[in-house]
Amino acid sequence: MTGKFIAIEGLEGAGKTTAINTVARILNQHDIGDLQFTREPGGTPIAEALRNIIKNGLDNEPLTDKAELLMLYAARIQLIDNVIKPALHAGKWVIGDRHDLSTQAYQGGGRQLDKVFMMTLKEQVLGDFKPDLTLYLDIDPESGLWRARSRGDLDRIEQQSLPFFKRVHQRYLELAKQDETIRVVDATKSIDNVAEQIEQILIDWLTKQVNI
Ligand code: T5A
Repeated sequence: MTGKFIAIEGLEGAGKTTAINTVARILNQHDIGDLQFTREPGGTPIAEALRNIIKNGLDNEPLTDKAELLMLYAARIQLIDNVIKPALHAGKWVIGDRHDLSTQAYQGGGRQLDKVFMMTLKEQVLGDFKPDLTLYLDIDPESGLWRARSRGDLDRIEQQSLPFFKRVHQRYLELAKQDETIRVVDATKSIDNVAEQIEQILIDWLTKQVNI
């Protein structure tokens, strides 16, 4: 039996780290303990090097929006081919901190890159590979950024303007409506309430996937 791929998505400060721990706890409670954790961009040596450039830039050279997009896909395919697919084939379950939905929201919605270019690139690089389930933690950009800022220094993307994050948020919501593998969690609630929502969604989904 191959494993399943669950991606956690949302704006900065949405609570993805906490959600990942909740998902792992629930899977463990259902005897699914062989887990592979990933983060994007990142998760392999080459992908982590690209993450560093994407988040921090290099030598003050302007990073163009298209180059950013291409680096994200380079990092993603390194991770999929070298980590995610081998883990799934070995029967592991993969919990991903972000995946392609982030690119659709940030580079498609936020950066407003051309839709046809983005769709072509996605199809060429990913084919039909996608998460079995995506938990999208929905938070308004103001609240999410407030949480993220209270943690310290902001990276290159976190320094974008509020209208950028509003477009990202809008695109996340649009895409969540179009895809039944994406489940929306109200991430503005308390940590305990968010964990309860995730538990309900996950148990409902698990009962449809495997006999638990
Ligand atoms: N990016 C990424 C793209 O532009 N395109 C892409 O394709 C991809 C893959 C990645 C950056 O790259 C961009 C998006 C990002 O800008 P990252 O560090 O991986 O960077 O992602 P971030 O979103 O920046 O990670 P954060 O750590 O900011 O977000 P989290 O993980 O959602 O937030 P978390 O869990 O650390 O929580 C933040 C704070 O809020 C508190 C936590 O305790 C913590 O202090 N908190 C809550 N407080 C109150 N109530 C709750 N319910 C709370 N939940 C958490």
